[in-house]
Amino acid sequence: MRPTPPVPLTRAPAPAPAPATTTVGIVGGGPAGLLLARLLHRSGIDSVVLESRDRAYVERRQRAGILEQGTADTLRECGAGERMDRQGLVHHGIHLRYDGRSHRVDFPALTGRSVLVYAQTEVVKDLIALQLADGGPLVFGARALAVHGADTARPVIRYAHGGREHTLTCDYVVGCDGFHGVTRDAVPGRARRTYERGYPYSWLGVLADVPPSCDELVYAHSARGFALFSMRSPTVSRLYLQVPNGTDPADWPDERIWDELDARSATDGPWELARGPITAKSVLPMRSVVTEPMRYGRVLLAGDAAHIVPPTGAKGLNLAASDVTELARAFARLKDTGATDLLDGWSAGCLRRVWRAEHFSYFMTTTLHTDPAQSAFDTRLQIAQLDRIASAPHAAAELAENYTGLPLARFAPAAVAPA
Ligand code: RFL
Ligand code: PHB
Repeated sequence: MRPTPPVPLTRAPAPAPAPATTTVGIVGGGPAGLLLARLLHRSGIDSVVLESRDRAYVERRQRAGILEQGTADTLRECGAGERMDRQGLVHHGIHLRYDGRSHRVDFPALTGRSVLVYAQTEVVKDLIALQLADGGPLVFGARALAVHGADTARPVIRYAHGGREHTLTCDYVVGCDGFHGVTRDAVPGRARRTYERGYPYSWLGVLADVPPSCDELVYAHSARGFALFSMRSPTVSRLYLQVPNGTDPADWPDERIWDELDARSATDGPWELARGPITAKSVLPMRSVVTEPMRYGRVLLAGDAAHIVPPTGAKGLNLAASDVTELARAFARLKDTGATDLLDGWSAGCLRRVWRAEHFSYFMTTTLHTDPAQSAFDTRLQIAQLDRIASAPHAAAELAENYTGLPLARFAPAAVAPA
């Protein structure tokens, strides 16, 4: 009989939930972090994703709904397109409603492109399932505390998991930890600059178990404030109302929400707003923020960790996807050829695209919302701008191009270099 092993006097430390080293350490398992991990895996580059929340929370977080064609293509390329192509709704236009009128912006006619309505919750579920089945480690409940050594050859992520601290030593760290993440702090204050703008209103967002009242999205300008009629599926509506900053959703019982949506979408044409049970309500503030540069040494910031847009232009998730698509290409080139040129140009290339999206989101937001301080003159200017889009195809094309997504190639250095 074997002797019984001695009982240890002190409890052995819990094993680390992930390897202690990796090539690319990814902080944050939102869409940016998950998509980056998939793209790196496809190129044979190992990574570890550390996500502070649990899987159920990440999969349920209600956010974006519109995917540009380029974002959908990237998801397909990395194997996450099957359910998206079955369940996503292809949209060929949006409606602008203002001054009692409605105008449809026809995307394919103006740009040759369309968008896909497929919720961020579903994108995240698809990417998590793939990563767990066939990828590198994705650790839930792992909260990054700090990133050290950005300007060294081996940056380290210090993180908490299971009540203990661990470290992950990396060749590169990518902060995909959103607006409230910690990776940005790895860049010394003197090496970064933040540009920001607030807005004097928020959105009250609701989910309702009722078929959408229109088969495309309706963006409504109204003296009472902006309203957006979106959807999650043929049976679930996603609706937004402009509300004052600091609004408590509890002050908005369901009937008040439906009445206000009705009042803000009034039109001379045919329109009936279908009402149904509201299943979720939340308030989200609006802001525009850009941190420059997006790289410092071996730490890179992608998605909401580097920039935030107000949601009116539906750009946030798409920008995050473009950031990591280009970053994965740069890492693949480094691995295959040893060349760092793409990595070295990554931040500047991203920022050109980011500022275009910042401008578009600002334009959509300020054209469609009613600032509590705005004058009757300001309102007439908004209507004149909307009329211009409704009557001049090149004005509509400018909106449609930005909404459906400008091709990444448009932001290659050669495309913007002075002649
Ligand atoms: P996320 O989604 O915020 O993910 C960051 C992840 O990092 C984790 N994290 C940490 N993990 C480890 N350690 C730490 N210390 C951590 N700190 C944070 C978080 O738990 C989280 O899982 O950022 P990411 O990946 O950059 O993705 C960005 C998008 O989520 C965001 O831009 C969009 O949702 C914005 N957005 C929209 N974008 C679009 O392209 N189209 C849309 O139609 C659209 N609609 C929206 C939106 C955002 C909205 N809200 C709620 C702000 C509609 C809404 C209502
Ligand atoms: C959404 O469906 O959540 C959505 C759609 C379009 C936007 C913003 C949010 O501009």
